[in-house]
Amino acid sequence: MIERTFVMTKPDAYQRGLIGEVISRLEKAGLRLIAAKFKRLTREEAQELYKVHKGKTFYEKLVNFVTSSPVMLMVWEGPEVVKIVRKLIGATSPDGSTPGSIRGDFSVFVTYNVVHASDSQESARREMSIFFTDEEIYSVKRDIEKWVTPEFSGNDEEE
Ligand code: IDP
Ligand code: MG
Repeated sequence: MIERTFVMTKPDAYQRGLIGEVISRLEKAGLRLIAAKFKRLTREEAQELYKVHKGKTFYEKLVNFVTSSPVMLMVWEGPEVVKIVRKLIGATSPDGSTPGSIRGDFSVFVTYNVVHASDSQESARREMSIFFTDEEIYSVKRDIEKWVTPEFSGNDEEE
């Protein structure tokens, strides 16, 4: 099943020069980047993105953090992409994020953990719609995918 997910590099990725590393890992895994936007989030955007956490002890700190420096907002596409990206990113807790995952390799903090990714297809749809219109998403088949993964062929007509 070809799905889409929403991914955001957090301000620590900007500060530490890890934006390219995050993109590179998802790209090399074989996923397709179909939308991207570099910006500093407003408080309203951060509150909307993290509204499921409103009221939790870490909520204010999280909103302050994600609005502190620019972020890269992205939509990625691929088979089972929601689950695969969560696996590539690693667990939320620093003692659970295994080496080899982005968080496991680059973070020891629960708040400053480099990257956000949607946790379900439903959250992915909600989160990408906060930042992207349909016109800003480019799902274009790449030639290599016709040979390697015929099922991963985007919205184009089959030849
Ligand atoms: P996720 O990013 O792995 O989906 P969530 O539970 O959705 O994790 O939490 C969103 C973000 O809130 C985390 O990535 C982390 O930055 C922050 N966060 C989550 N739990 C805690 C906590 O217990 N203390 C401080 N920050 C937290
Ligand atoms: Mg989450």
